Amino acid sequence: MTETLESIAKAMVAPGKGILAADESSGTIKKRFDAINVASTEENRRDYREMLFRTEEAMKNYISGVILYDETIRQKAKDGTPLVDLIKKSGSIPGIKVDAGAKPMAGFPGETITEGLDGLDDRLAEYYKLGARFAKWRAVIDISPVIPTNACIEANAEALARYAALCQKNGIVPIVEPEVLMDGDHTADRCFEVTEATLRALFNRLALHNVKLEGTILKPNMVVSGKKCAKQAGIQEVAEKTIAVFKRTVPAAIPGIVFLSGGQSDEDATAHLNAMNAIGGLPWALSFSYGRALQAAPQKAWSGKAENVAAGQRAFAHRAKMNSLAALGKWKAELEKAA
Ligand code: 5MM
Repeated sequence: MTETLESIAKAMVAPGKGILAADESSGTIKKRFDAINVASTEENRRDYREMLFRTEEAMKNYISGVILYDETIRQKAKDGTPLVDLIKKSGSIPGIKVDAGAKPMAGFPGETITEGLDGLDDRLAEYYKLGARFAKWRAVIDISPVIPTNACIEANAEALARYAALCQKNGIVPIVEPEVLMDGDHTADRCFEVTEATLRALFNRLALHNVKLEGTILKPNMVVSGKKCAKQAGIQEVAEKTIAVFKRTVPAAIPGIVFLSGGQSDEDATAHLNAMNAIGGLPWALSFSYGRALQAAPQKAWSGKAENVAAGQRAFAHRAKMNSLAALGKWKAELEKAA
């Protein structure tokens, strides 16, 4: 079959499959490794990611694609096999993070603009040759009583749209990730309001830049209460509010929505996804593109020790399976306890 943007996007959100976000930049992976007392050396990062990509049960059955960092897409496994080939061999699609990070936005204290557009066309052409068929760009929108400003929302939406257009020109499916953070003490209703404004701006800019929606995947936050909010929205409320905001803002031509976990507990991220899929009757596939909610358990189980690789792989396969069931609306809390 000829590979088209549409066929890649469809494969990324195949029923019961989702994405492993393993694109931690050097600073982020160091933080994760510090938490398990592992030195962030190139070899340890390779060993850890090789452990994940060699988890056959997870990779073959539940993971449609993996988002990689620049170092990882060029790295080889211990036996010399390129890590990208391990991913492809399992039937999963290699992807690449191409943004250069969220930087302080001049004139807008407390807000960030994601950089990385300079030279992006050439970098995408190289990543295509290295095997990437989708990419990811993350914009960060923070909430306080006085932010986000329209300037921050619009500037980030513009950058996402220019990135997406460049991806498609290079035969690469863009994942557009406008993350509204859950760090504050705001209510779920305030998260709803900011998510609505953010998604509306994003889809206006995607249209302006002639981005083909059929070949684009959205990676949003869910509508949740801020972590420090005294009254936390329950599972069903999160599911209903998240679907409601998408119905207002996300065109039906988008083949799939894959969530970030954003600091939710592993089980909350799974339960929320499941509750949304249980609602049913939606025009888009709803699945996962979790970083922390897929990796926290395997990281802990592995803890940098070769003798723990099997335990790390079991932990990864379990979370991948739970989220696969949630993507089908078939997950149950008892399944966690049984494991
Ligand atoms: C895996 O974390 C990704 C990389 O973050 P940095 O560029 O800051 O190192 C992150 O972009 C991730 O792909 C998504 O935000 C989803 O991760 P979570 O942990 O929120 O599910």
